[in-house]
Amino acid sequence: GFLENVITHPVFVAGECNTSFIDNHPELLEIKEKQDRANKVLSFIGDVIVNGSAGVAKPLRSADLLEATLPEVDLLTAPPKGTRDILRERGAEGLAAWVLEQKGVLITDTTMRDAHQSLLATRVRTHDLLQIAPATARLASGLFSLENWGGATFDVSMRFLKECPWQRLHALSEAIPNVLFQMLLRGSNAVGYANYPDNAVQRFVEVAAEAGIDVFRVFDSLNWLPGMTVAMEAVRKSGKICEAAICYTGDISDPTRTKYPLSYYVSMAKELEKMGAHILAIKDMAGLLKPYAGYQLVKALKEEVGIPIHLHTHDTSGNGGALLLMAAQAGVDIVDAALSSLSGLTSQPNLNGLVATLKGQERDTGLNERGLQQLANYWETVRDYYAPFESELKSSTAEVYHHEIPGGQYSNYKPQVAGLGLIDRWEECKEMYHQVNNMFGDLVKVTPSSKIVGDMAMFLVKNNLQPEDVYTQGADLAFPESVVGFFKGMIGQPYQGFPEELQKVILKGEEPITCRPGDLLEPIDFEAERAKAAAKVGHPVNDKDLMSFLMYPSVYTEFDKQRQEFSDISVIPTPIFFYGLEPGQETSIEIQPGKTLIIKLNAIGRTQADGTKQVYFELNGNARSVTVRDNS
Ligand code: 3PY
Ligand code: ZN
Repeated sequence: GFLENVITHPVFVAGECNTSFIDNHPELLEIKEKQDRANKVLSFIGDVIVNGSAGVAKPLRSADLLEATLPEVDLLTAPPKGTRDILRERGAEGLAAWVLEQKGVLITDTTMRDAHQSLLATRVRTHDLLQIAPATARLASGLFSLENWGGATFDVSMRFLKECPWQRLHALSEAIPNVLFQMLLRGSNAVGYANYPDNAVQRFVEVAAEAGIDVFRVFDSLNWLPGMTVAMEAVRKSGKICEAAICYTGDISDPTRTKYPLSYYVSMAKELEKMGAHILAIKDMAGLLKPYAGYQLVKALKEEVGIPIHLHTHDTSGNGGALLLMAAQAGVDIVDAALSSLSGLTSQPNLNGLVATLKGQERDTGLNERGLQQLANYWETVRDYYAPFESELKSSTAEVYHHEIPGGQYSNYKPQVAGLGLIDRWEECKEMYHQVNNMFGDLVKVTPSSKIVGDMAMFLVKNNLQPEDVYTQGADLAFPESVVGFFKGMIGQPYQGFPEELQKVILKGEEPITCRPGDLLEPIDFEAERAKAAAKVGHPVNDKDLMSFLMYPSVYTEFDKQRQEFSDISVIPTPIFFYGLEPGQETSIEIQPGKTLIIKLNAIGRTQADGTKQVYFELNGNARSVTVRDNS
């Protein structure tokens, strides 16, 4: 219409017209912005249509994917009060005391973080999380917490999904004001794979606490307490809940596995309590805690420590449900589970099943079974969108007790192995993981120590080496950087030290450190880094983006560039985001509340001499085309 004609008029575009007209009509600029935004979104979709989506070898047809049904909830009424309200009213200590007063088992729903990290390579997008958020606030308000941030989601959201982890947190927090938000924090590694300077970890916790995280599950990948102190203190200072984790490995019920007996975990738990933990987590990242062993461990911890016990496990063996039941019997306060459609296998045990099992019993969770089913139904449909990222594990397997690969790593290790062209040697790669663990002295294996074991295992298989070859040929081998860093002490000290002979071979004469890596790292000069980041992305950088830059400098920079090119693409529905559109297919995208684009693909042109293609759309009824480089 008229306004469109004005702002696309060459005089206007060249900036030569008298702008008092525009000054008096700010809506024109808004329309211009909206048009820019629409063009950027079309460019992104055009690119997916022409070039596909990175990491999706066999794309689905978006037209085949169903729209997920949202449960009917009353959005005009505020959600019921929940644990977040209790934290606001009673503080972290008060909240922990409240937990101990509860008769029923409390539950953390991991659907929004660990479940998809462990089943779908962490690919679940903000769009799908936000769609179900208001219903989650209303139908699952009795949960202890929602684990919805941290771990690998921080990296993956920027690297692969091209969306901002902070924006995800902020939007979810607005939509779910009543239930505690929980994140996984890798101690001095924060949400990365290497130790960061102390002040970076501290600032990260501050910013995350302000942005909406209430419960920080802090762990160290070697169960090394000095690696947890900085993060734990920062959490306590923020006023949020410090949940410190003992990472479980080995098997306390196997008398031949002597390195990590029950007493090891009990004494670590007591230390963490002394260090100020509000809650103690048992972090069974690979699902190695067998049901009877779990009973024994929880019982001992309930007797020996005074803070609530929160059990986290993975259902890789299929024994996860039995473990949670035994833990409930032993008096566990909180357990992690995932909505049924994203539960089981390398994910958490089935939340809906657990609620049903405890119903009417002494430790009844009091949760709304029908409501939780509706949430699970939503995720059942949404899971289909991510089919190319499924780990292909079809049944649970007791083999995990042998290889000990963490659930969150399993869905990554396999594609990494495939990426190295070793997929036909997958069995060997799993077995080598086991052998490398033994060779490294039987480690606690969780990010990043698990990645180091995986890197070494792939390195050996790829180079057709056996563990013993490392001792004889070590001088000529270029070991993976992560492995060298580990033996140097750069992620901390393993329990009972490094195997000395191997350490000498790997370090080739270099001296390892035995102190806290953080003691050697120069503090970050935040303003200097901010200036560096701003120069890279070409605009001012706020505290949150600065954290993204500090943790992942190149990933953040690349993500920000894409955001400038394509705008915020987290608003695009997932089937379109990954698989594009077919000619004649139409979709609608709400780019802002109340602003919806109706997009139809009309046709795709031929590749031109300059290597580009025209993609022809209809945008809200008007013809639009975008030029896309054909990368094929
Ligand atoms: C992570 O650190 O991402 C994990 O999930 C460890 O279990
Ligand atoms: Zn986990």
